Amino acid sequence: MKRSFPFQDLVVAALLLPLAACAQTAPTVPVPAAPAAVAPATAAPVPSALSQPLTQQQFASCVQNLAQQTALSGRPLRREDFERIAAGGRYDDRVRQSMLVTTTEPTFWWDELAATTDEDRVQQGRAILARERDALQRIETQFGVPKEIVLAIYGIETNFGPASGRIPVLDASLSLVCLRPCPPTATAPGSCMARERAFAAVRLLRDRRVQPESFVGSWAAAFGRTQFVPDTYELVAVDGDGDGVADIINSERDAWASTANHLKQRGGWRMGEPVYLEVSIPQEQRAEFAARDNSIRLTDRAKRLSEWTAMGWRVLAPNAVTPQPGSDPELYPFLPVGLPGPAFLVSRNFDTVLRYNRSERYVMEVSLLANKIAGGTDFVTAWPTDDPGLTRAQVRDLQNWLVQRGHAQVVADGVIGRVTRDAIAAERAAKGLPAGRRVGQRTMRELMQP
Ligand SMILES: [Ca+2]
Repeated sequence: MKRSFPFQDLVVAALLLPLAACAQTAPTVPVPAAPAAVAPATAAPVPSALSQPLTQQQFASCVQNLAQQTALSGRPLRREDFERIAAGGRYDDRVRQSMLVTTTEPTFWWDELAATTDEDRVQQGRAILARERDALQRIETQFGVPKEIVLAIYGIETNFGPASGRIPVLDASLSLVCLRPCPPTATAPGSCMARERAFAAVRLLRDRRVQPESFVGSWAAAFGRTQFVPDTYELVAVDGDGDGVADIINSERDAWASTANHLKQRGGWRMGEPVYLEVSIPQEQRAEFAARDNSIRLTDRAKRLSEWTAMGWRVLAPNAVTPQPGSDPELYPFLPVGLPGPAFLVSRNFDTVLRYNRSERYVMEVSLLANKIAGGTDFVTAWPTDDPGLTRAQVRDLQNWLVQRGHAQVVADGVIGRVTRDAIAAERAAKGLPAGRRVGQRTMRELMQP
């Protein structure tokens, strides 16, 4: 999900896509820790099952095997329908390569948030809000989910529409389940998510709920303006523009209504509770939050806002999406990188967005962008780095410079992917900078100095 996912973008995309869009059928808490944010790890070992592309024969045999499992589908699917439609599916090795990228390239909170919540995206969001205020307000009222949150998901997922991926969803979903087969123990109907996703893609084509030529999306099989995977589409997509059809590919209002419906129906969104409040923690209580490799997310420590305040925790800035939290919400501590670094109290709505995409970083991207669209500020507390992240405009400048330096394969799309990182690594070496595949505000200046 998220943004376009042209292949180069997958490093950024992958982090936000650990399990693809709204895919979870089971509760997603607790969540696996985010990738190490402070110390850039060395590349993780490549899982052996993903080290080679599947052969055509392996893929064909996998699809044949799936055809024998249609009885395990969570919704009715006849074997002959699966065989007829899956015959049009192809193995796409971009899926495997993307799965590898997710496991091997360390990234940083401050880079991701600087790019995904930059001023360009905020202004785009505000322009849509101005143009579609009535429609968005109707959706907010109908589903009880703030319009800025819905808009922010739209902005983060596909950059407000145009970039929704280019891999046929049928190909992606079949490739996924063949690359990472279901465990033999998954014998109950609907029990294996990857298999169900492929079956759902087939059902959507069978029922002509999507057109084959526009049924394209990310490597993780997420499609449409807010990037639903097929099985989630079946569960929560709704009509938002009144024509009786839930078309999340072509209709913005359908995509918004479907997203709001997901957050409400599946995630239990609570109106009046801010996703996060940035806080300061009293000196004598800070020791337990000292930096570690992983984020600190203490779901079992929820207390009323008034109780935190009584303990000396201080809200540093209001959340503009919910400027006046209703009825003293329950909040728990969340520190993305420990201390030093920004600290938050988050509500159950944090968990709600986490059900949309199982990534803590995704939740903060969405909720920070929503806050900015609503007129709020960036985080008050600085990230623990002397080399903060780049906006997309700065990344484009960097990429143009890399092209001028002879890295012709780099595309100035404002998204740092594998190809851009390769070029950065080469230029850092040429400049005598410490080895690395990253550039921030400071290192960009150092690198580009004549
Ligand atoms: Ca519609």
